[in-house]
Amino acid sequence: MNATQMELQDLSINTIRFLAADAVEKAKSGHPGTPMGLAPLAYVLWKVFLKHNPKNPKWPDRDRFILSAGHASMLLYSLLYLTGYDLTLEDIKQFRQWGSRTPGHPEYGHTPGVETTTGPLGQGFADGVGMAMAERFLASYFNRKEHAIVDHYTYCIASDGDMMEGITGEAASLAGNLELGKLIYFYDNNHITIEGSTDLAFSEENVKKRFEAYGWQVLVVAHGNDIDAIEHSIKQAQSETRKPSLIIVRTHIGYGSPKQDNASAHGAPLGSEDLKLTKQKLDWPLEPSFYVPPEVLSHYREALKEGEEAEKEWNIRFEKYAQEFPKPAEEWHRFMNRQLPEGWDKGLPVFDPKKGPMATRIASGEVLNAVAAQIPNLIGGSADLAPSTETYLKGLGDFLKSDHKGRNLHFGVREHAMGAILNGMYLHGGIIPFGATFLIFSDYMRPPIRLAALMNIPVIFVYTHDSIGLGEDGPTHQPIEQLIALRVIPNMTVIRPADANETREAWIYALTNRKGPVVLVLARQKVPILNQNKYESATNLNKGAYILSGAKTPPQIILMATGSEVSLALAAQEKLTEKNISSSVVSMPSCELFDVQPQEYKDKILPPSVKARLVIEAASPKGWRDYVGLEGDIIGLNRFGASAPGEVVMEKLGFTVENVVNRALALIRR
Ligand SMILES: Cc1ncc(C[n+]2csc(CCOP(=O)(O)OP(=O)(O)O)c2C)c(N)n1
Ligand SMILES: [Mg+2]
Repeated sequence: MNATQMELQDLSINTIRFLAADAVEKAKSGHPGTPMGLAPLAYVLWKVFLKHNPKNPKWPDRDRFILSAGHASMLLYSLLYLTGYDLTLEDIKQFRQWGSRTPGHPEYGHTPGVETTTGPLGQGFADGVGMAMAERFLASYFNRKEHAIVDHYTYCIASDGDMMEGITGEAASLAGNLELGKLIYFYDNNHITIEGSTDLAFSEENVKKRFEAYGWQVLVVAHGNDIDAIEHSIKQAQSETRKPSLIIVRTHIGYGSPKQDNASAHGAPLGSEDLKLTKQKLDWPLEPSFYVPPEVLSHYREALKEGEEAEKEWNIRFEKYAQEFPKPAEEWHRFMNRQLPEGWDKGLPVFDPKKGPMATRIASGEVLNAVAAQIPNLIGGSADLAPSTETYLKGLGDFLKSDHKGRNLHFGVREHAMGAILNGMYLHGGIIPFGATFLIFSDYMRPPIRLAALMNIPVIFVYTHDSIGLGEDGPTHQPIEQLIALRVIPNMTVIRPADANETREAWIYALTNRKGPVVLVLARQKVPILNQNKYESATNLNKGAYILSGAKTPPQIILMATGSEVSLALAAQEKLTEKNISSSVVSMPSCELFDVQPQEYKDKILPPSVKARLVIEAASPKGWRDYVGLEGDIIGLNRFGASAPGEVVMEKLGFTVENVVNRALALIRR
């Protein structure tokens, strides 16, 4: 490398440093130090290795890049702007402002080139594992000899905070087990977190051993500014095809500034004086701010031509593939557009009440297996509870290190990573992912559920054992507050079907929905299959609530229920009818779906004139006031459950026909 090249390299690296520092300075908030330390690594990765086309951020075979340390967002925005994505210097100047495309933390769907929303530490790390799993699945599915149409890396930069979060351990352990060799991660080892030195709570030297124990190749770069060492390590990581690689890079937060190696460089502007000193020290012009040397811009913008060529070359390869394998090529487009194949729903079961009662989780398993046979990119699994959640796809193989073609994912007992991995799989493209566990353990995966909702991506979460009705396992396993806790997450649809046929409809909704996550809440215990000749059809589920049974004219009382409590409401209705009291039973599998119905429909289901309204749901009553008003009543649970047979717990805690009838009568008399 000659002197001019060296100089250009230094200028290119410092451009990132000062774009970050200037943007944070202007916004008066943000994180300058980390981009400053990481600039050389980012430069090498993006300049030399990253396969991407800034003009088409959705090119399916691009390398994925995740900034798990989302607080360092200015690093990513600088790279996106410099390499020619649809992001301008003006956008950079609007960092962290209302309506700008450069929000505080990277947000998927908001800024072109941002692969996933990061900020909650550990999430990006695990998302990447999901992306790498998706890549391997699709490669096994589509690639043919001499025709590797799926073949890319997943890169991620993780910080000390990422390394401390538990989800990282979960995801890393699974990645090692699955031998995701195309995963190349960087650990930004700068010894600093918000409270100060990492020594306070973390023993650095063990990260290497820890990841080796997970089955990773671990490489160490002693100096974060050592371009050659970084380049060499990435090459070494690429040549290890079996193990994922972690490259530990010793960097210096706030590099070049008076705040270098100090926690004060983490989350606040350098301040005008220190910024000036830093520019002087690194030989950078003080004015103008946001300075990008023209030769630096054209150097980075070579990515445009390179990217276009790379994609063009891939397109030619894909064309050849399509000629030789027209059917899979067609399927490829369908996968990438998240379309369901023709006839995907032809095997859907219709459940006959004559079969006797059936747990909705069992019905779900039947529906899932029927559709999985038709939808080859529907893949998923459970956090070690497949036999209980009924989510095993029979005869469709296991996703294992030796076979990345299997459609059953075994997450191990790792709910938190499961959630993020599902997100990553969806974000990669080409996959319709689902994941299952007990409803109680949705608590263990709330952060990725929330992020799925924030990103508005249609991941399917399946939760069984949905109430005290699960019985003997007792209060540690009996959800109370989980339902409302999920319902309050924006952009998400929670569905708690009443019986087997509603469960089928819930799956239809989940599979055809393209916006936001869907949560299916299913019972462990048996519930009657509702007679479709006697009651209103389960196909009404997509309206969120419907009158299952009862009065055409406004009734004296409305009984509203969800899931396993719907059949209880129906039994109570019979008793009320015997007493000449007219009632309607409203099955309300999804509040979110009901809320968006036209007012006219809502008034038909819940006539405003009927004030006597009773909700029955074996969970926290919170939220139901919205539907019953101050004059209604709610049979719910303001306490934890108990260990006993399910029917006994239900009975002791008030979920009996008698109690429903009594509370209904009390309401009418009021
Ligand atoms: C789950 C989660 N907890 C807490 C935070 C708040 N937070 C942001 S950065 C950070 C730690 C900073 O240390 P490190 O990850 O090493 O980043 P660096 O300061 O080196 O850039 C914390 C605690 C967060 N973003 N996510
Ligand atoms: Mg750090």
